[in-house]
Amino acid sequence: MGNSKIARENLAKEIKNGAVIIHSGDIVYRNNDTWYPFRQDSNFYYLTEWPEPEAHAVILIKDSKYELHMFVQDRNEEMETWEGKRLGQSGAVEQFEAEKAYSYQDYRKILPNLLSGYQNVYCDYSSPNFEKYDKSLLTNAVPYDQRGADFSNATLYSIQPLISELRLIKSDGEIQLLKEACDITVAGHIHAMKITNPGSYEYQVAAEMEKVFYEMGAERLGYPSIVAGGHNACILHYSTNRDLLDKGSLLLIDAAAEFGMYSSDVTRTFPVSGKFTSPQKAVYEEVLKVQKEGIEGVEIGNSMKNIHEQTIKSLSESLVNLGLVPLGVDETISMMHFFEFFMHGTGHWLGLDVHDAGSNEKNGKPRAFEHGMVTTIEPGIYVRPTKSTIEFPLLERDPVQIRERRKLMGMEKATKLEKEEIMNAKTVKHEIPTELLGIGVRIEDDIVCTDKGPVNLTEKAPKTIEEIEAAIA
Ligand SMILES: [Mn+2]
Repeated sequence: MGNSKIARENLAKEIKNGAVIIHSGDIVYRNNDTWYPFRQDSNFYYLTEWPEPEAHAVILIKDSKYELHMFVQDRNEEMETWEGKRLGQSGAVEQFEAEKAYSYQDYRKILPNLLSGYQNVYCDYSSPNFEKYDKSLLTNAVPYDQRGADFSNATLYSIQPLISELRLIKSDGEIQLLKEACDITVAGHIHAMKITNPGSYEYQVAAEMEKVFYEMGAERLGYPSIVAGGHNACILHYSTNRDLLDKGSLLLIDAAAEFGMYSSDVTRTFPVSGKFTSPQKAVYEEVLKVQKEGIEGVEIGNSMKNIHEQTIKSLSESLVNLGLVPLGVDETISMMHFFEFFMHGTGHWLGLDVHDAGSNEKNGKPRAFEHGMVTTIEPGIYVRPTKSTIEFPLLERDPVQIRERRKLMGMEKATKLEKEEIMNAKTVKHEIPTELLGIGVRIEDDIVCTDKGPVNLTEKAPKTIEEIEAAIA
């Protein structure tokens, strides 16, 4: 239980004096007595590694030293016959380093005593259990008496920003788990490339790939697999995976394994029949160039904002080269014409969650990369099959200003105004080269920022045109 121990130690150093209350995830019912597979809440797992539902943890911190108190399900022979073994209070103490463990049922009764004397109490307001338990409990736990001698000086804080900061920097143990998740994921992608044939269904490829994930020890997928043949690649979160794969088309697979609760996140795009056509090659080479630049940007002190801006710049050059936009590189950027073909971010944090905890800004400034941060780099170009002619508005648009205005005016009013501005702007009509219609390419790797430079955890997944065609053959 080394990873959560390090996390608790780091948390104790931050808080110095105070009490932290966090809750496990809940079982979610699908219907009647059938439930969705349980997965522990990521924050709870981060600080405890406890795998069961119906648990609370209270971390008491004095002078930066902590004690872990846990409320867990009781052992129960009958329930365990139906639902599986429970660790019980003894498990919490012996295997999970709890100072003391209590019955889950006794939370309301015991919490007030645990919290007495603590002035700073950290809660997870986002948890449904905050409403269910803590909101009312805290009145008793940190009471004040109108007629008594003293008021409570206790203050409530949100634990979210603190945990989120900690989760941004991965320990060596966490990196090790991510590496395993990435190795498994790479093996699955390579297998998918080998077994894909014209005439296969997307779900067949998904099943073969996921089999590799599970055989190699993955507990579950990091997220629903996107196995998107041909035009489906232009649907960003496509996951129905029911279509037949055509001979001349590309297959975009965005899929990953979760191992030890840590998720990988990899996208590869390859030709179903083994050889890229020249229009496919043209788009692919542009995305690949931009993606490699992005990876090199994962350097200490640089920021995702910089990488994204560089990506937009390079990608806009690509769009001009490919004849997808009507004007030059400068206009493609300033009028946001690139957005027609690249409408998502360049990357996101990766860890316990595929879109992991951690903000992109710190103190109002773009967050600088530090040793131990892990991010994806995933540019793409999507040429929608249905838009053979596009009317591009001739309107300067600054994403920073747009964001500021949305904050000031509120989302609804601001987007309405944006639409009006675009509607009222003059436009330039542009024919999309027919041979590019319906081509969607994304390439995504998982990168650790280290003091020795970026480390690509998924570099073994074939990526250049030569590597991919060789892997399929
Ligand atoms: Mn991703």
